[in-house]
Amino acid sequence: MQIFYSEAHKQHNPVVEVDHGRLVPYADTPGRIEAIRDRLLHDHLAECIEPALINDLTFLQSTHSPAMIEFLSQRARHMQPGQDYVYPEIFPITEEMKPLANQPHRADGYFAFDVYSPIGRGTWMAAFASASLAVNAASALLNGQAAAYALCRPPGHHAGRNFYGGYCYLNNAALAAQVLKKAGRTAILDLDYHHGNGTQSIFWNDADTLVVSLHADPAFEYPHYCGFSNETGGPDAPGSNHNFPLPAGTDGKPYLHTLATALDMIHRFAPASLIVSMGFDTSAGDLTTTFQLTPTDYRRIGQALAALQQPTLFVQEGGYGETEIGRLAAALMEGFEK
Ligand code: OKP
Ligand code: ZN
Repeated sequence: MQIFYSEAHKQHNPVVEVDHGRLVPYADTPGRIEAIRDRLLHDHLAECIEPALINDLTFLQSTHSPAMIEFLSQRARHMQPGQDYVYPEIFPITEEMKPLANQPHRADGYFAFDVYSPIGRGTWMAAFASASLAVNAASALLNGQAAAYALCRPPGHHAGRNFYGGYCYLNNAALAAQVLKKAGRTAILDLDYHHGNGTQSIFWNDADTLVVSLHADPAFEYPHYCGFSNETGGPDAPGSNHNFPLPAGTDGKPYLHTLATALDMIHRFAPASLIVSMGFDTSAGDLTTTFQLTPTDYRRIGQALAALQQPTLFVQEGGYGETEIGRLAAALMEGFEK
């Protein structure tokens, strides 16, 4: 497997996030990506590609609004001395407030839908590099690679055209999909524990992109406001979105059973390529979540994905157990490659 990696992600390293009013360590740590890379290289499951960063921002406009790109890329220039990360604190949720979000410090709550994606001096470089990896890996597929794995950090599936949150800034999988569209219809399978509200929103009314997601039921889990099973696509794309909300504590058996249904839908859609938004936060060892998947389950997921026989792009999303994430990625790759 070719893995696409950039060390630029290390420049994004917030210290804290809030959890029920308390400060806790920030879950999206640089060690996550380093652990995956180290393990896959050590186990001879990967060849590491460090592509040159795309030297032009315009590709981002396939997926994000110029206003949000401008804000994300410029916000850190307006930070106060001594300030390391800025967090939104006030959200201009009424129409009369929105026009007033015309200065960087007022705009912190304008595009953010939650408080989990702070901006520091290295955040834009990391987010841009992360997006570049997904796009470079997608290009490798267009050029005939059977599969690739973009080691994206920060993740992307909570970022929409004009909003971001949930540790995400730019939607890496969506940007990759815009590249892969050149080869034909694309399917995105989101296996992160959390519903990918950004990805769903971006492709909501796009009949050429099938979005299928297995995730913790938003009735009890983040992002709470979307990811329900009655969300099936916009007026021009009915049936192009499928959500499989699963109960707290879901383990391998029901998960793999639901995955088979999801893969059958993708098979019937007959895409030209498949993007897997991959989160390892469905693991039993991930202390931030409730699902109970084991390394064996990830091996079976890999096998089931390979059986689709599609050009496949893995895009890294969540997964917060730094000590186990490498082993889980290795299990997935082992299953996929044999
Ligand atoms: C990002 B990805 C509230 C915790 C909220 C935010 C979760 C973001 C998940 N106490 N945490 O989908 O893995
Ligand atoms: Zn997640």
